[in-house]
Amino acid sequence: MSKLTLHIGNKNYSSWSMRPWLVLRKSQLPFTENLIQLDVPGFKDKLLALSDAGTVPVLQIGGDMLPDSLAISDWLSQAVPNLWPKDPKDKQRARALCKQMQTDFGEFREHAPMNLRRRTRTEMPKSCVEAAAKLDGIFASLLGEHDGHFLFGDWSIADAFAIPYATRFVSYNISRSNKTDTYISELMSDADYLDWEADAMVEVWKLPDTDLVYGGRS
Ligand SMILES: N[C@@H](CCC(=O)N[C@@H](CS)C(=O)NCC(=O)O)C(=O)O
Repeated sequence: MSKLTLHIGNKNYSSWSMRPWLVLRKSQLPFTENLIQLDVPGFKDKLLALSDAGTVPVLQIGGDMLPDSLAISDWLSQAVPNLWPKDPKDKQRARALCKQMQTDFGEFREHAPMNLRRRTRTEMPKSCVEAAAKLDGIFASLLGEHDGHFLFGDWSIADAFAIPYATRFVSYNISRSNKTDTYISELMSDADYLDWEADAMVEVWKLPDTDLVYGGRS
């Protein structure tokens, strides 16, 4: 197989980057990572030099560049078995949920940006709490439907897409059902997630605008 390099953003903040990084880890394919510091002078040119999307993550496969966290995950699922649920119906549902987690829940994402170092108890806006409650309902319903610790039973790409939301529930102290809370603990004690988090904790770069949302410490 061609050499794989995953181009990513800051580990503390880049939810989009964390997802395919975790999928790559679960795939057990060897890869190297190239971290590009976001929101500093010249960063956009570096992203545009990788792909027309002008965003990270980008998976470099030999000389080819593949942007977008879901496209990268799809590519990996073709290279390695069992990254999507085995049941064909569940596979479709898992993929649809990943798409939804990419595009929906905007109020949750906007008001509670991923910030792994962050812990705040400040009250969040109603629209954010409502969007989070909708996602909590989806998680709890899927967890109730399947045996196992994950959304579709065994670990799948859907769980990699859920992790940035899991960390937001914790960072911003947003209430959730017992089922979702247990699931969040499962995701956030995963060895691969903990490796990513450990790197995020020691990153020295800061995005002051993100750190100051709702005045919590970070
Ligand atoms: N749909 C894309 C979104 C990627 C994205 O927005 N990435 C952010 C990093 S967290 C980015 O590169 N932002 C830089 C910019 O938009 O200038 C994906 O799933 O990969």
